[in-house]
Amino acid sequence: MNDFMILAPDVKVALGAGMPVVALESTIITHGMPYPQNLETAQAVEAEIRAAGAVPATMAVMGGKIRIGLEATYLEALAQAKDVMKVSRADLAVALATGAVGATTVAATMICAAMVGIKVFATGGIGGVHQGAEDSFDISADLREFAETPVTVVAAGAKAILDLPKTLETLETLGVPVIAYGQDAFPAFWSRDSGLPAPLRMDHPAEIAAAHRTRQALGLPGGQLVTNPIPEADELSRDMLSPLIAQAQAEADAAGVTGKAVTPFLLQRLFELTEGRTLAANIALVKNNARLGAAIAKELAAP
Ligand code: PSU
Ligand code: MN
Repeated sequence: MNDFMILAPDVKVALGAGMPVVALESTIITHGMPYPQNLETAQAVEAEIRAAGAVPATMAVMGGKIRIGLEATYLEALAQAKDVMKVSRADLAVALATGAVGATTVAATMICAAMVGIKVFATGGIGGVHQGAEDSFDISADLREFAETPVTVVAAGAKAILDLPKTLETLETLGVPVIAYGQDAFPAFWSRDSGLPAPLRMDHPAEIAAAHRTRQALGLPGGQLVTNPIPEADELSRDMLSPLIAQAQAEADAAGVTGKAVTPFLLQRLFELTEGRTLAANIALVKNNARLGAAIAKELAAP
């Protein structure tokens, strides 16, 4: 713990008592979804975690502090804030030192969670290797975070706008366990199956918790990625999406979009090209991940 962290009262109580806590990121709120769906989703995801018997801890940087758990007024302010900084590992100290309003990415959320002893984090999709990375070198800082920071992250795979084979290869190089939950395939965010096999599979939250504990006991640094497929009723077909993803990527290239702006640009274009269907799917999959995250956190909290 350090002077930069402020824990919400319920998170503080839960961590002190060894109760299950699930971390949540905030970039998905500020850069991943439009208002007011972003606020409604953030609230619904927190409610899923509470209903499952765990305490949610949404992270953000505000007023020179890392907030671990956002009380209602902070969550509402963040969801409507303009020009929010997208804070990854590289940005965290600068965001705090300048007093910026910042939303945490997967990487930064893992760092903040680990600082206060939160073991599980649920999100939508992680960042990864972008298409054309052989030229752009655009590889999300999320990937290396898994090699370093001991948090189990539940996601619906990596976002389908990415180069998924290269993303899986990079995770393997970094020594990150990629564990598919309840199926053999690596999911593709809005779709259940990317067409690629996942390297590992587990079917029960208790097994995932045991793997987390074992990694710690062995002294291996880093976390694990648990990929949870979007519920069948909510999935979008890969065949429908793939030409639209190609179109969005071509537009990003033509417009010269680079760096941190790439992921928000592609997600926004997919939202427009599918008339909002990617957003509905995104909301469903995040809630689903919150439920699994809570189940794993409960197993890890059990004596
Ligand atoms: N998934 C979403 N929406 C998002 C993100 C993920 O559905 O906005 C965010 C996450 O915070 C992730 C980040 O860590 O995008 C990755 O950004 P980049 O590719 O610039 O590393
Ligand atoms: Mn990037």
